[in-house]
Amino acid sequence: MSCPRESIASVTDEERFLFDIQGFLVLRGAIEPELVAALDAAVVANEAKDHDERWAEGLPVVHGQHFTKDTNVENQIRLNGLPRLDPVFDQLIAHPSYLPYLKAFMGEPQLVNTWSISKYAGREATGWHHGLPIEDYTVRNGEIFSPILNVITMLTPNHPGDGCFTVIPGSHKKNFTLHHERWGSAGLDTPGAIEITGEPGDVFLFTEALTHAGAKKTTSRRRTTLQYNHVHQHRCSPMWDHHNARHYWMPPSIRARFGLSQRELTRWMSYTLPDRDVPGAEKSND
Ligand SMILES: O=C(O)CCC(=O)C(=O)O
Repeated sequence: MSCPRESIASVTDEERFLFDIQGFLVLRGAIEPELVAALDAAVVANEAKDHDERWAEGLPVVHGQHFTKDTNVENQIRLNGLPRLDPVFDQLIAHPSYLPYLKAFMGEPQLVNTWSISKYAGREATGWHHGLPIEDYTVRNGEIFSPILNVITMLTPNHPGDGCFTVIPGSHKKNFTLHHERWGSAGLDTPGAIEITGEPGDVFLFTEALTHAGAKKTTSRRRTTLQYNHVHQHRCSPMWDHHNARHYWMPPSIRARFGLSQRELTRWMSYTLPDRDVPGAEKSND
């Protein structure tokens, strides 16, 4: 499949300026229409299926809260771990239209979770949040460094009322906290908020330090986006300490010996478990 932005070998000074000042960029027509259609068909097919939430083939058996097909939120379906659902989703990994931006704004990216979000009529606005502390977004010697960078591919129109992403441009450099009780889910009524509109095939990439949310859906049609999230490889330590990575994880039988602060310091190990001792999940007996 051809790639309309293949010719872009490097990120321009203007794009660098815009990403830094806004905290995001939109790459118009980044993904070829045939691929967008194939991705969208795979989302629709997988949303219609029941999924075996007990992962097979050597992967863990999960009884957690976040399923492959997540319907916890009213009028929304989220699918997690996309390449497990259909190989077509592989084609977006390191897609040439946005890979140069990942490298320019992160250095050495690693893909972490991949997921789709489809919103249906009646989906309410979501609360403002950001996944990276603002101090972690830096620019040194002319190099942007965002250790978490999320790449959103629009598969359907994202027009006003479709439940688009909303952002507060520049908030990745904010110095004051938003008054959450007042503005938490106020969407576009929040001071400074804008929505990211676009067409199928447009890509919206943002630093996770940027305050973002989802707007209220007022149209009746389905709105679907894919999210491919990336972390810097230094935040993904099994990458650089690969020879020791297998020693990192301790089973619950060992962590049972730990005190509270020791358990807290090793909390990520709970998230690797089939039965997790995190709030709302079943407790492991191991
Ligand atoms: O698609 C949306 O409405 C926003 C999703 C979002 O805020 C997120 O995934 O962090």
